[in-house]
Amino acid sequence: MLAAAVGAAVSMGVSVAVVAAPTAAAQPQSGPSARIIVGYRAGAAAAVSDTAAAQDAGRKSSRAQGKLLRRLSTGAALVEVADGSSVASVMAAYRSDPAVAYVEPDLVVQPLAAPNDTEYGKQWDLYEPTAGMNVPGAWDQTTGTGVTVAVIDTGYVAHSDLAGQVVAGYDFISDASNAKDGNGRDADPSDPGDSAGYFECFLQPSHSSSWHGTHVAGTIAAATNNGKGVAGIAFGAKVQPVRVLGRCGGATSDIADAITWASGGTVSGVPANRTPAKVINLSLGGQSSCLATYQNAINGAVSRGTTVVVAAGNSNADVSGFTPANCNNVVAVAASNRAGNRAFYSNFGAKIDVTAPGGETRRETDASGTTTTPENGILSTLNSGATTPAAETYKPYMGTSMAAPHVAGLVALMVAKKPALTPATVESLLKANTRPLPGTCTGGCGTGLVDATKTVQAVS
Ligand SMILES: [Ca+2]
Ligand SMILES: [Ca+2]
Ligand SMILES: [Ca+2]
Repeated sequence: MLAAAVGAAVSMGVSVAVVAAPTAAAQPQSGPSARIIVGYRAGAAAAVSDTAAAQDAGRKSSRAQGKLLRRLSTGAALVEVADGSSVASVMAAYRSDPAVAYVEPDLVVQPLAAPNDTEYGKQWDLYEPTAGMNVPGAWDQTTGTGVTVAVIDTGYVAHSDLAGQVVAGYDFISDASNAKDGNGRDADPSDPGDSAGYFECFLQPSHSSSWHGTHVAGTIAAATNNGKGVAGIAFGAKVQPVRVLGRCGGATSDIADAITWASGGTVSGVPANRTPAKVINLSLGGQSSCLATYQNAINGAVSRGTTVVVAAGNSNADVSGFTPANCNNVVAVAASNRAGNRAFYSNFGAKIDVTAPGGETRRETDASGTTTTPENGILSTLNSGATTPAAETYKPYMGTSMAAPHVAGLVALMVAKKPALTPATVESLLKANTRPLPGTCTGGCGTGLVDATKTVQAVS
């Protein structure tokens, strides 16, 4: 993990299976004939007499060919509408009959296949009933098509499970030494690695490259149903990598410009963003009150209709001391573990809006930092290079850095369903459609654990 340093914003990732229960997807029955279910009121002849119900079926079908197929266990009549009859008009005829309590189509429901991504079974954070965020039901409604999500982070390292999901971004790191790509700001947000040697960054120990932005991007929009790797929450959306974090973290001045540019605002010396983001993910922060530089940039983004999602921080402390999560006009996200408790590292407090899965790849008591419970982390796209890019891989991380992109992905689903949603409405819908944490949270976890299916349903 990158430690916090005064004056520097640092990433909040802590360096670091099951089969989905099918849910039913209702589809209207089609074919040459159609079936409807008719519930008669008690006392109606057709409620008990099959002959009466059969005669009724014949009368209400335009060609007098409607048939009673059988009675259901509920007593309702299963009726076949004659070939050529309008199902809608037959149903209307039943509905206007005072002897009929209800009439409804005999919908054909099918198991909604879980995505075929080979690692999907390990993504408890998406589907597990205990403390997952109930994502598959939202995919019936939208997958985020048409929305750009800016990931303001370490940039993007090539990964085949993300390659088709990425649009042009930008590298906002001004300091060439911190950037490790040989120059200051440029149009290429590729992540060359953010590793650093001992004491190279203030007084920090050495650390390997994190590929943090690529992990975050995979949670939001990894290619899904492509028979490999992980599934992304808003896999119809595009990720815009905006690079601000280098080997020693990132500067507020660069991050603020990145927020402005990502949301379609103007930054001197930088070409206009051709695909402005409706959602910004900031899995970064530092210990400070909210800086005016952040607040001004955030307010500008929100005024352009962009929702700003921020990780609460990993210090097991009140979020009020961590910026930009403590700024106004953001969605501040705490992290929960697989049991639905506040994760041991997650910040908390009155400024938390909602909680999302951040995972725990080890227990709090493991002072060594060794990964002991990889199955309880958040699995996503990564690279195996310790310094520079090497082979692509998938690894579990934990952190509020991992929780925030769960919410950013959900926001992408919401705004895909209704592009006119304002950031304020997005935030209130997120908060209103959470469920209580199944475990415990001391200190404040906002309104609870986000629920993707319920939240997207509430967008109308
Ligand atoms: Ca550069
Ligand atoms: Ca670059
Ligand atoms: Ca995949």
